[in-house]
Order: sequence, then C-alpha cells, then structure tokens
Amino acid sequence: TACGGGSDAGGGSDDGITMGFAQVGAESGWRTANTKSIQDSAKAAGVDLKFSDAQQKQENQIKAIRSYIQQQVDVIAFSPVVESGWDTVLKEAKDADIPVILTDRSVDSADTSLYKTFLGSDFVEEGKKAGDWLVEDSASTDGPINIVELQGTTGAAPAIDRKEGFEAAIAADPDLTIVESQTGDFTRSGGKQVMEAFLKNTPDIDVVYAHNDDMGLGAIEAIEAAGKVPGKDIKIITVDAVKDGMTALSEGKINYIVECNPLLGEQLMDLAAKVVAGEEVPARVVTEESAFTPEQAKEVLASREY
Ligand code: GYE
Repeated sequence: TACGGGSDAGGGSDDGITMGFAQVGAESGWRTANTKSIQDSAKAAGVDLKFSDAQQKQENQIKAIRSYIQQQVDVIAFSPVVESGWDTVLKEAKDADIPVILTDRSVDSADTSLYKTFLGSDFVEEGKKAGDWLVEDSASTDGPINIVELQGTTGAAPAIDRKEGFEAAIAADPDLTIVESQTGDFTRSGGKQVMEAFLKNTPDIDVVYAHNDDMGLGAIEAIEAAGKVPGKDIKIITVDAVKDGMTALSEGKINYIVECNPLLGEQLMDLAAKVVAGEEVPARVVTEESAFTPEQAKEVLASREY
C-alpha cells in the first residue's frame, strides 16, 4: 500500500512495482495537486509508493534518493528542486541498476544516460506565452511599461526557463522593461514579501509577472494593502492555473494565467511500468497545456480538478 509499505518488506520481492518518489516540498497549490495525483495514481496502478517531501532542499532529496537505492526499489522518480548537482547520486542509482524518471522538473546533467526519461512541461514555452500576451495587451498603450518579476526558487528549472521564455517574448516591444526581479521561492508568503519591497522601492509598477499563481496571490495581498487595485492599477500575469489562481483571474485580480498541468501521476505510473519491464520509452514526454483570460476562467472554473 501507499503508506504502510506492505507486509512483505525487502523491496521488490513482490510482483508489483516499488517506486521511491522524492518530491520537492509542499510550497504551492500546484505541488499539492501534483502530490495527490502521484499518490492516487500509484494506488490505482498497484504501485507500492515510498514518498518523501524535501521541503525545497536539495540535500534532503539526495538523502531520500540514497535511501531508495539502499532499499532497492524498482524505480526512482523525482522532481529536482534545482537543476544542478545531481550527477553523483544519479550515478549511484545507475550503478545499482535502478532506473530513474525525472518528473515535472529537469536536471542539467550532460550525461543523459543517468535517467530514462523526463516527463513534464515546457517551461520556456510557458514563459513565452506569458510574454506574448503582454506584448499584445500593451500594443495599444504608448510609453514605457515597468514590469516586476517574482521568480520561482533560485536554480529551479521552471524559474530559469520561465524567465528566459518571457524575456525572449517581451524583447519584441522595447517599451516593455523588467525593472525588478527577485525570487519569492514559489510561495504565497514569499510573493507577498518581495512585492511589498518592490512597492516601497519602485515607483510606477505597471505589471507583475509571477512564475506561479501562489506568488501572484501573495502579490495581490501586498498590492491591496498598498491601496492599489490588482488587475487594474497593476496588471498581473502568472503561471499554473490552480483553483485559487483561476478564482482570482475570474474576479479580474489576475489578468492572464498560463497553464501548467500538475496531474502527472497517471503518465508517470505508465512510464514506470515500461521502464521496469525494460521497454523503450521516449526520452522526453511533454505535457499539453493552454492559457486563460478572465472570461475563460469563469467558464472552466467549476470543472477544474485542482
Ligand atoms: O509551477 C510551482 C511549483 O515545478 C512546475 O513548482 C513546478 C512549479 C510550479 O512550486 O507552483
């Protein structure tokens, strides 16, 4: 079972697959939905799931992965907190003949034989969608537009790539400038704190680009506390499209959300079954995603799963 580990301990002795999953943490609504998807899908697929929460710390994840190697699980899956610094522990897994699947976030290891596949979103594309929307939205306004950016966790793939994609897109309009950019660690409290500082130090903020909904929601609190109207005085663009974000979008407090799908569990269990059976899997599996305006948010809100 998912929690108890079953009666016949000794890792892999059963017919079913044992998976060790090293999660990032519980930093956001996206992450909560992602964890639930993985746990529910493991149950449905009869996978014995060993689950750990690294509280956004790489050293905790490395420890968890080492313990999965020691327990001789059939497959290890993890969502790397940051991109760099994985080669050593991934080599240890490879030497122990335990296949590794990257979920959600990727690593920057040059040796791609250290993992079987990477399942997750195209974060550069997400950043581009956010930037493209702003370019179009600002087309009719004259003069400079000051953007502040709330970055995700420093060194994390979605923070690096969402920044890159957004910058590439807004380069199309010289009026658009990022005047401040700082990490809010993908959390609501982080987004609020950083936005408070931005509001104090930077006059004339026109737009907030937050790398996830939670930081955008924190920014809304800071903007309202400063006596300004989010969505009007300061426009807000975020990424994820979780329930709380979509609710704020439908209320006009957020202006645009780029979707990032956290429901990766089912695909992960499918890939795991194949990898453990020694079957070939694609090196990269990209998640399908869209984006939403306030009107679209109103239409789909009731039917959202997360
Ligand atoms: O956007 C953010 C979470 O890695 C795609 O991590 C994920 C990101 C997601 O904390 O909300």
